[in-house]
Amino acid sequence: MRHPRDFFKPLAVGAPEPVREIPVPPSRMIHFFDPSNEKMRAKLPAIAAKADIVLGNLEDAVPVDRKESARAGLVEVGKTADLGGTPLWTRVNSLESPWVLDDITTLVTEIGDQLDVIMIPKVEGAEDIHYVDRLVAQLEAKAGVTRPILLHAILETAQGMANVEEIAFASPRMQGISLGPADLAASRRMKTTRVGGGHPGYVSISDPTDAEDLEVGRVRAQQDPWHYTVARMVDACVSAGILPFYGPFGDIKDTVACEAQFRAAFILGCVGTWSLHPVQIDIAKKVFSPDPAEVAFAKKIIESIPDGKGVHMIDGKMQDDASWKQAKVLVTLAEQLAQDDEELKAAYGF
Ligand code: 1VU
Ligand code: MG
Repeated sequence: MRHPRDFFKPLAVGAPEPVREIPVPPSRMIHFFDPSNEKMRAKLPAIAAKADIVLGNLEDAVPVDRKESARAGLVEVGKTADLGGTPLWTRVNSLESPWVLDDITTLVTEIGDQLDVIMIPKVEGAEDIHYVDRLVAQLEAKAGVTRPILLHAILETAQGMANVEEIAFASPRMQGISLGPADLAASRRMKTTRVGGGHPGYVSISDPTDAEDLEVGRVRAQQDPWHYTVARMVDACVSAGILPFYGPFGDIKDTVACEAQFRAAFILGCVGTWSLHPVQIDIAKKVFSPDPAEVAFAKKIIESIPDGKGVHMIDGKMQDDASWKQAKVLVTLAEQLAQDDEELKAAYGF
């Protein structure tokens, strides 16, 4: 482990200084596209106009025979596409794959100044981040990249989960962590074929109303199998000053369940999610922009308690120093999102 005084030193001579604070632009959805798909590349400027972040995916879902064309397609996007200021990220292949070295080398040296964040799949511990950290610094120095490229880990193995805190703290490049529910389910030997979301078998059940017939009057309610994972990931990220994200929701047609899963993650502290299909961009935007009614009440709390101290009754509810801080979280997020969105500005009454 590096000495704390060296934590913010560049890892290669000539690499840019690491950032002290992780930037927090609107990050409600990281929209995945396949850069080997010419049609998707052509539509990217239109997608970027709607999405907070666009990500060229090189890993899972890209077939082996298109790995090279996906990488080349992403370089083309970085060099030529007008994304109107929407951040461009990538997800490179995993560290044990034969493609990742060329992914990182090509992307940093060819489009390093266009790339905000590199997402690293299947991160298992701090050593994975340390490897990429040094490599990216060497390549940044070689290519003359002027601002540091940040790293984002996907939490998708039981080992990564057990080491989530050390992953979050591994480098000043760490921008955030996403949940990878499909790989994580496989790694944990969870018995599900779903990509995120609930499962009808994961329920709690009310007591029977009839002692003789155990089936009578029993209510079953599905539970969220990702609750523990998301909550732990949020704590790890927040304690390291980085950003937690939910991940993929694979049932593209079930927009209702997608919205529910995104909302559960939003309430627990995630700043955003992935969108795999254009329809999920709108769902994420709706869910990860706070509800105007909740923002209105939060504003009322802040206006009624200007110094944020003491105990107060507002609309029959006790408010104090702590609930004032909760209100601040919502109003600060609403103010930030309203800056670039006239519709939200009007909805929040700013
Ligand atoms: O109307 P058009 O034909 O011009 O366009 C289609 C389609 O090309 C387009 N579209 C997209 N455009 C941009 N970004 C996308 N992610 C995207 N997805 C689709 O929208 C139009 C309508 O499409 P569709 O409803 O007919 O959907 P398709 O059957 O074409 O595509 C569905 C999938 C799921 C295959 C597609 O959305 C996709 O490839 N999404 C990304 C998948 C991905 O990145 N997976 C990896 C991350 S998840 C993970 O690793 C863990 C499981
Ligand atoms: Mg995965």
